[in-house]
Amino acid sequence: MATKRGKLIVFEGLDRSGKSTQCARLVEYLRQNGSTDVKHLRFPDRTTPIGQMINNYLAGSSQQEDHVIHLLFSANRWELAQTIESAIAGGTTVVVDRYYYSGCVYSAAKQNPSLDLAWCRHPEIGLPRPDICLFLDINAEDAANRGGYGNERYEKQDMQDRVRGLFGEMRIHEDEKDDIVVIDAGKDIETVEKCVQEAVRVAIERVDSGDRPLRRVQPW
Ligand code: Z5A
Ligand code: MG
Repeated sequence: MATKRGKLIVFEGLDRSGKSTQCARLVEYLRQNGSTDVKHLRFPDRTTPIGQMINNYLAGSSQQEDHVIHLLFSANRWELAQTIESAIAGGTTVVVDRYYYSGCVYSAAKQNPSLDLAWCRHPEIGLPRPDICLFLDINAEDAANRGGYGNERYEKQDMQDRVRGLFGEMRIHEDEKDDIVVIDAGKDIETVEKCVQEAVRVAIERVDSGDRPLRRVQPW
């Protein structure tokens, strides 16, 4: 019997929504209970030369023009696109902490008139498309109560409020909504984890039963 392809599973949400916590738990769970290898990625990947430029920008130690930093975030995903595709073709499931949805909404939240959501999404077209995006939903105030936002460039309340609104716009868009499962991230860690596991089980079954190939991000 041919090996089943791996799945592309993405976590998204506001800062402090619990993405990294749930990503790590899902990776562990799939390694112990799944029948495939699991690769764990996060964006931005701060280890590459482009990722280091992004890191310096987020830390405030360098400046970048808005479009330039947007394209660097996107390039940082393209750097790994082939790695993701090869892993999935070889039967490895890839779990990703933030992906192109973050890329679109954080840049659009800057309110630069020539950087709207549609413009921001354009460089992402053609990237491997998630089989499921788990959107960890929490309001900005409750998220901030989890130890504060930190000191990086976008970690400000008004920016986070706009990001939440834009995530909402993306989630209901005709070409995105089928991939996205909204999880109530205000619950305790174990309850959220159970919801994540169930949503992932359904998504895996849907891909396997239809023998669905890995898709690419399409234009709106
Ligand atoms: N960005 C961008 O502009 N463009 C792009 O293309 C991409 C990103 C990919 C860095 O992201 C910034 O880059 C980010 C978006 C922008 N800017 N901002 N602002 P990052 O992913 O590196 O950010 P981070 O440092 O990992 O923080 P985070 O992702 O915001 O946090 P999180 O991963 O969602 O949360 P967590 O670390 O899992 O949990 C936070 C705390 O809450 C921790 O103490 C947990 O123990 C606790 N926690 C978690 N779950 C719960 C529950 N259920 N109950 C109670 N407490 C909880
Ligand atoms: Mg995180």
